[in-house]
Amino acid sequence: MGLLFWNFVTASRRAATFIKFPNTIMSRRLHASRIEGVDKNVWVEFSQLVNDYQPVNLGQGFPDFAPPKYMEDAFCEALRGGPSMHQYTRAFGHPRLVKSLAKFFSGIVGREIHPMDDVLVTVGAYQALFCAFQALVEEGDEVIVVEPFFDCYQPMVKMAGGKAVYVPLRPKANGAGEGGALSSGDWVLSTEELASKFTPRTKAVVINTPNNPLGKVYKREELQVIADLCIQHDVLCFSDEVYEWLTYDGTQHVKIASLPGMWERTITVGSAGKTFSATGWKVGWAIGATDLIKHMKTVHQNSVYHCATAAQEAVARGFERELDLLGTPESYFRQLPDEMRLKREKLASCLESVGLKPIMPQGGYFMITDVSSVKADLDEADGKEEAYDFRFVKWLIKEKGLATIPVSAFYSPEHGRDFDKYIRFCFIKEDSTLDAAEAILKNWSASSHL
Ligand code: IK2
Repeated sequence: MGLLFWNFVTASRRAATFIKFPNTIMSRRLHASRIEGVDKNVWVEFSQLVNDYQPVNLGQGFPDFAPPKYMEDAFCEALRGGPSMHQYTRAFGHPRLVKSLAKFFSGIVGREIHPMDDVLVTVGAYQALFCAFQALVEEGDEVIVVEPFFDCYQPMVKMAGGKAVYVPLRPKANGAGEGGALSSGDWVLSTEELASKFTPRTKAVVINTPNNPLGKVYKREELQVIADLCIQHDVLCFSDEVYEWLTYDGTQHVKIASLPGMWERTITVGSAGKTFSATGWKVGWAIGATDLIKHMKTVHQNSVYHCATAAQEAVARGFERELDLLGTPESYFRQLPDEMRLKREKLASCLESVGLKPIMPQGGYFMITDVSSVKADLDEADGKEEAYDFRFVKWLIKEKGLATIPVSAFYSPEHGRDFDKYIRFCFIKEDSTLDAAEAILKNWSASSHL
């Protein structure tokens, strides 16, 4: 009897709910306006396609091999390091990690970095960037973003209430390098164009060196131009340097924070995921002056609060080891770029062998190429209103079994159409993966459709 009564009550409640709210749980709009227009995400979209079609994956930027053995061991040892390794650690960064980051980067920036005040450990570089925009960009502020840019800067500026103002890197007219190949170093900022973007509302400039997707590594003189403008207009600089150890052909990575007058106004963002080939660990950091970092800590403590302890311990051990080995052949920061240089060359010659003209990256682990000459029957592809490169990459995944990333994803809507004939290949992959991609391209080329 009791059960019958209860069933009756539940059924009546369900019916009442249905009558009151036939289509929706609430009658008011659910989302906050700050997230309007930022719901599309290239990584979410293309990772889903990769899951669905299982292509050879030269798309998203992560290695398909393990991190160095000493890092795997460091993580395992951290996990077995006792109860404290499984509990909360210091909110703004595990003490051993902030100390090792401060020690390591003090030598590079050329000043003493305070571990507790000048370093914030975050959930990957993503969260460091998010904290920077949220903490330091005010409603109505303008943020100058150099194009092409890592795609999250634009939604992050918007969610902070700011307005992104874009300035593109452009290929130099006489940019043909040796053998006709273009180099990412041939893509430059116009000083006049950059200077024209500064207004009294400008709060920050965002740069990324080595750049994703282009692979450009800014020269000291190029950084000096940016630094001079930041100082002249009293503007901050967010410098995303997640690929700082990956430079080729003797190209030097320079930290803009190390230029005179820039430490006080620069947030430098780094990533253990990129540094130690362990993107899934999601350990990142922001380094900057105490007065800037303290505001980022406010965002961090009220959102994420704290990052995984054992992963931070392992990254700390990694930096301690690298500090001891810096500049020696045993250093991973030397071994990884040596290995990637060979993969860069392998991919470049594969693309050239099928008639494509890759832009040689000076740094990072991506390579872009113009595909406007490639014959692709995109009529079958979905969504003709989409940018050409998005349609091309979807077609490539579905019809040829090869995943890459459309380059217009790294541009503002205003400028994306000017660059939508480029696609990006990721080369931090096993040689067997690169060979599989080569086989696809060569087969296609042999059937004379490429
Ligand atoms: N900044 C840049 C420039 C990045 O490239 C990334 C990670 N990108 O990987 C995706 C891709 O381009 O294929 C980040 C920040 C974020 O780094 P993390 O993974 O440490 O959050």
